[in-house]
Amino acid sequence: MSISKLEVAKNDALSAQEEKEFFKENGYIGPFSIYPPELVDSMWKKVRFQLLNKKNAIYGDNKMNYDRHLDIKILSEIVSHPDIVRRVQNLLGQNLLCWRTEWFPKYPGDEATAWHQAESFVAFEGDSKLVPTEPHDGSWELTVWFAFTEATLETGCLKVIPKTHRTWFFDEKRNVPFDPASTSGFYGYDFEKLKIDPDWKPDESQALHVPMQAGQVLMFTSRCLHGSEPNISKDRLRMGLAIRYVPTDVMVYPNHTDKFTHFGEVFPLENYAAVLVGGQDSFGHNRLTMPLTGGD
Ligand SMILES: O=C(O)CCC(=O)C(=O)O
Ligand SMILES: [Fe+2]
Repeated sequence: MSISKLEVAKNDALSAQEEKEFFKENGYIGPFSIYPPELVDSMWKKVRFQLLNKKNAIYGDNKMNYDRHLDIKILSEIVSHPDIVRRVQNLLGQNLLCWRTEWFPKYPGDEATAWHQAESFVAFEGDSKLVPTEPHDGSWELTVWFAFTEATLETGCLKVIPKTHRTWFFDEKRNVPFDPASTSGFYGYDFEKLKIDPDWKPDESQALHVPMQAGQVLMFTSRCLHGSEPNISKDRLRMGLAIRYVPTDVMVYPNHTDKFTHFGEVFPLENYAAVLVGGQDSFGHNRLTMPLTGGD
């Protein structure tokens, strides 16, 4: 497998305006370095133990570990890191919420994450988790995928197909039952079942594989076709934290007042709040909280 020749807009090579144009055109941008790899190694050593302690986790003993930025200080610092927030504000506007964090581990032998697209995060079950209330010229959600470990071609780094964010190849609003016994697709969910044209195949020749060092981020709209290859290494874990952002006009979980389900797990929402990481909220659609301070 070789890295496509397509240009990757990296680090500080571009002005804010150029970053905006690149993202609008391609549907992704990065990778950008946020922390030095050695620092992230020590952060990860701490976080992986903190993840085991679910005493203050808002979804209790839920195996998915979603939204642990709401109780783990290091994760809260990452989602509100000024170098991330500044870049996301440039793309989505000043008034910004972090509405979710999700883990994407890939252990040696783990399979590929199939190509997929999303925007409202119906995610196979139930209703849209996100509903914008204002018109937007372009993207109104994006993911900052933070590499907690190095992600290489061998360990299953992210891949995207640039410029695919303007066309829907998948119907993300289709409901498909969770099948824990399924060995294809995405941990019991099969993206094949969301294909608009069952015979469509992505143009792999346009795929851009994005190796990253620990502490780097790739930013993309989930509408841009994305996925990752299997981890074919013998002994290296690839660990990503997907940090999801929306502008404040977006209603988060508008139809899930008390809970949502995913991967067969229940996520009670009574302690949920979106984090206001930048600007202000004049809409009042969502329960909000601020980044954690003090302690660790
Ligand atoms: O980490 C991966 O393999 C996939 C990540 C992904 O699909 C996402 O962050 O939305
Ligand atoms: Fe995804």
